[in-house]
Amino acid sequence: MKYENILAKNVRGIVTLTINREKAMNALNKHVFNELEHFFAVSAPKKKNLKGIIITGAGEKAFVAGADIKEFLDFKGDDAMDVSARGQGVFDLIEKFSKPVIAAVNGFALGGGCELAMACHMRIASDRARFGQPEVNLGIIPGYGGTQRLPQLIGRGRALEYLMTGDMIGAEDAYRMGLVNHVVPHGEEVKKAKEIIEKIASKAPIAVAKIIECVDDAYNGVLDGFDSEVRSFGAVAHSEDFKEGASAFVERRKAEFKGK
Ligand code: CO8
Repeated sequence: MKYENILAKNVRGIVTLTINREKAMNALNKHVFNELEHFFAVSAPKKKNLKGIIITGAGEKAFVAGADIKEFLDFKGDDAMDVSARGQGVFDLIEKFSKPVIAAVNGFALGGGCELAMACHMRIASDRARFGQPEVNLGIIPGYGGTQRLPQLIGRGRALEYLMTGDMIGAEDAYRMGLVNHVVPHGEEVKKAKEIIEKIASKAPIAVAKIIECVDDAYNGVLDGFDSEVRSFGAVAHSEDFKEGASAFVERRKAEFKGK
C-alpha cells in the first residue's frame, strides 16, 4: 500500500511515523486510519530489526487535532458504531504492538488525537503540547477509547472533569497527572522518544513484548467499557446536537445545543 497521509521513516530500526495532514492539523480521516491499520497490521510486523515506533504530527502546531470533523458532516448516524469500533480496532493494534510505540506530542492532541496518543505505550510532550477530549463541545463523546484510557491514565475524577468540560490540559499539568511520561523543550520530543526506544532495544525483546501484553490484559480484561462506548457513541451520533456541534465548528460559530 502506498501511504499518502502518513510518512514512515526508518532510521536504524526506529520508525518515525508522521501523520501528514498539516493543513488540517493532522486530523484523522478514513485514509489516515486505513494507512495506520496497514502499517501496524502488515508493514511493521514484517520489518526486520525493528526497535520501536514513534508517532508524531507534521508541522509545528498539532500532533493530531482530532477526527476529521468535516468528514462527519455527511455522516449517517447508522454508521457511527462501525466508525467508532473501527477506530478502536486500529488503536488496539497500536496498543497491542509488541515493540514500544511512543507518541511524540508536538502540539495539539485533541479528541481522536489525544486518543491516539493514549493508545501508544508512552507519551513524550513538547512544552507546547495541549491535550483534551473536546467531543462534548460537538455534542458527542469520545469514540476511539477516550472514555476508557483517560481514566486509566489520570484517574476517574480528573478524567470525568476533562471529558465533561472539554477543557484542554497543558503539558506540565499532563505530566503532573500522569498523562505524559516526560515534558521536553519543543522540538526535542522525537529525540527523547528515540533515547527511550534505544534503551528498551537493549533489553530482552520477548520480555518487552510480554510486559506490553500483560499490562494490556490488566486493563482490558474485566469490564468491557469499550463495548459500552460503542453503543453510547452510536446513540449520540443520531442526535441533532451532534449535527449542530459539527456544523457550528465548520461555520466558526457557537453551537446552540438543544439536548435532542
Ligand atoms: N477536523 C477537521 N479539520 C480540522 C480539525 C479537525 N478535528 N481541527 C482543525 N482543523 C482544520 C480547521 O478547520 C482549519 O482548516 P481551514 O484552514 O481549512 O479552515 C485548520 O485545521 C486550522 O485550524 P484552526 O484555524 O482552527 O487553527 P487554530 O490554531 O485557530 O485552532 C485548534 C487550533 C484549537 C486545534 C482548533 O482547530 C480546534 O479546536 N480543532 C478541533 C478540535 C476538536 O474538536 N477535536 C475533536 C474532534 S472530534 C473527535 O476527535 C472524535 C473522535 C471520535 C470520532 C468517532 C467518529 C465517528
